[in-house]
Amino acid sequence: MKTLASSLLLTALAGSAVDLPLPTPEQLAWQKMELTLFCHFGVNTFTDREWGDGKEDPAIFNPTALDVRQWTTAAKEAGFKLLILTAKHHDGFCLWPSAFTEHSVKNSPWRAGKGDVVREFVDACRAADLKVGLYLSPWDRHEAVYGTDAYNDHFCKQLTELLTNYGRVDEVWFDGACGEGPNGKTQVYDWPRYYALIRSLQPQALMAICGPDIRWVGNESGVAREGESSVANGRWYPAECDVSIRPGWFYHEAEDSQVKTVEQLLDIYFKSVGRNSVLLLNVPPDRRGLFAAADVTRLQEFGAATRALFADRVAAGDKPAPAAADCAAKPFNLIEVREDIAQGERVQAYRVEACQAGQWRTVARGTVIGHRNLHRVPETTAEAVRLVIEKDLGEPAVSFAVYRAPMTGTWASGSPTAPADNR
Ligand code: FUL
Repeated sequence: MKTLASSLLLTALAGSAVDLPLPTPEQLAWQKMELTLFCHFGVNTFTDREWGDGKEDPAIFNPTALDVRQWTTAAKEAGFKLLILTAKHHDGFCLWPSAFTEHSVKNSPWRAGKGDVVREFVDACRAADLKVGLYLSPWDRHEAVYGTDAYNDHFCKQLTELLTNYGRVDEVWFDGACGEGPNGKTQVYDWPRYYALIRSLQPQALMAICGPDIRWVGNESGVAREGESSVANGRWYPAECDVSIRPGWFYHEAEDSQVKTVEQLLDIYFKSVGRNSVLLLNVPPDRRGLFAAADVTRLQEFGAATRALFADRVAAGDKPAPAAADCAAKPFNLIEVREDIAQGERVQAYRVEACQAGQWRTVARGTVIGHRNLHRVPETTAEAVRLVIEKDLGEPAVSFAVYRAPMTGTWASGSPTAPADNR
């Protein structure tokens, strides 16, 4: 707990906090969204594959009832704020009628070759007040010039189409795959050129994964580390946790019975959003062009369950110890700590204490708080709770709350239900 002397020292140190890495306004807004949704859709949906080889007949792309409003309604009701569509996956098939390839929706029977999934996607997102993200695979197993300098021109032309014809885009998602193209060559991607183009066309768009603004958490299980920091290599580089609601990224009927349970999704939520990271949950549309019934149900359950976690607040405070918050005469089992990250990640170590029969004891501890950390704890009844900052890089703006959350089952304690890796 801070004494007066250490408070004075911290006030002095707070001057140095101005040198801490800070989020850009776009990174800050992105972290506050917490929940984002991925939609893997394309020729793989119709070939039942995860990676297409670029030799698909565009005629196979023919969703029978595509309605992106069904996706956005399900996403929004579950609390998701941004959707990312695979405009082009590794097979090179474009979900928009690109002028630079024949491998696209323009050569499919869907909407008589006049369709544009990207257009329908951005329109539906905007109508639902959801932000828009686009995945464009640099690896292209169809494009003949892949593996030569001309491919970098080609890729920039496709990026330009996507970033000039569809209004505001908030996230551009690049994975790192760099395999062989149709002629057996691999490509040297001109990342600096791609980045400069994106910055010039859509300065607010965040570039994720193989990009400078959003960091891949390092696994595809949706799990961040305890104490996950948004500062990496001395700069603001927050973590995104991607994971699929199903074993695969694309829809496969055979996986209809393997949609993650709400318990698994909640465990992922605690290990991503609850560890200062953004969750990117993949829900793949099916061959109709709709989210499958099981996935819609699961999203509804997930939305209801996450709302219920925070419905019964037992105590809250916005000053670190010695200030404390009085508890309502109820036990709690969930602790939430927050920091105003607009001022950087100042907290480096903290603990939460509960006062029971006049004695303070530690019920949770951590290192970085960041935007938000959640701790699942055994049911605890206390007279008061307080947040003790043990180490900081400047006076932090923090808040905390404890809840009585409806948590049952093994996942409630945060241990054994780590979802299997999707690889
Ligand atoms: C990976 C890709 O190879 C997968 O197919 C999927 O798109 C995943 C999100 O990124 O790198």
